[in-house]
Amino acid sequence: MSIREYAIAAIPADGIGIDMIEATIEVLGALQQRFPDIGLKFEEFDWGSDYYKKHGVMMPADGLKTLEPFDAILFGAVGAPDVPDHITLWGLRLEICQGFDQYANVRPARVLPGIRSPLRNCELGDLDWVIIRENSEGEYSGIGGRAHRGHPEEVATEVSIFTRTGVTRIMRYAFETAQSRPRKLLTVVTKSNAQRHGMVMWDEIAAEVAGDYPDVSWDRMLVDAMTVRMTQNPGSLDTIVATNLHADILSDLAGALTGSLGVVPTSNIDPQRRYPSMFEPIHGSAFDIIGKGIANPIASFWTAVEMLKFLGEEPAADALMTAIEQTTWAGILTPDVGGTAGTAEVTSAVISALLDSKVRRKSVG
Ligand code: GGG
Repeated sequence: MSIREYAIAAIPADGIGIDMIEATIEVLGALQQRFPDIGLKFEEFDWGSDYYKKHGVMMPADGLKTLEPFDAILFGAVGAPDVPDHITLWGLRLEICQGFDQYANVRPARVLPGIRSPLRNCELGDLDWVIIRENSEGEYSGIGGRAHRGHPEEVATEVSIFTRTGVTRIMRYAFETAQSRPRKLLTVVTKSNAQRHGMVMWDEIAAEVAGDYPDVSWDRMLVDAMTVRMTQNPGSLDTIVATNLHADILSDLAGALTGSLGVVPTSNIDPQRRYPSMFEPIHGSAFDIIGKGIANPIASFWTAVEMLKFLGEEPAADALMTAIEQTTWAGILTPDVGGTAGTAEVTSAVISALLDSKVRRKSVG
């Protein structure tokens, strides 16, 4: 039997990211028992806020060079109570996303069996979205500065950069994603009434690119109205594309509407595969629940599903997703989604479902 080997860089980083990546590697170990022709080789990196406190940087200067030969990166979360958030975010997660030009941030959101959406009348299947977040520029261009610090005349600028290349490539990615899904439906989100330069260019480029995808139905929404549509008419949406910041906010809302941010995954993709792509749960480091053993590992497991799909291992990805859904359907849930199980119990249940498909349903109240 020939084994398809993949080198995976694991960066658990901060807070619950550490427990989540440990649980995910355990689940992927079980997956390899079921699919012995897949060989996942993990190398772990201790980069993150603790590394910062020792070395003054979130990752070494040659970190990207170290990561470049890997097939994929499995990432946990960044954020620590005693390090400013802009240091942790820019020093690691954005350094990797932007350094490897992972310009497509893909965020599926779906209500899983056994998990209740906080939306009234939202049944299984009513909320099944993919949010495409532009991941290389826009509000996250890092352009700006501050002057006259501490004085009354202090000034700060934060400049959003939108390029024709950047907007066109994410728009194409979004239309292709919509085209690959059964409903072939795309919603382009901007704020082009108030932001009359970059956002108007987004709308124009959307209309241009749409011409190449005549089988995709598409519409436009302002980001504020989009929050209303997401909560009041979730079934009217399928694929959604928005700027770096708008999609970051909308995908947190999407996660909450599926039951919890502890459920939903993210892929940071370089579609041209020049560099490794990076996979992570959407949630952050959640330092309020560190060490309590109750963090929801489902987002990380679903993240692993997305990574397996990207590596071309569709049957293994489907098997893991089925095991996740059997576990949630069985009511083996952490407190954020209304259950009483801990991280370890959910992890064991997913492994059992993967290996012997015998997950028994808990009595769910
Ligand atoms: N696993 C996702 C994560 O760690 N996110 C941390 C964060 O602060 N993200 C903000 C952003 O992506 O805009």
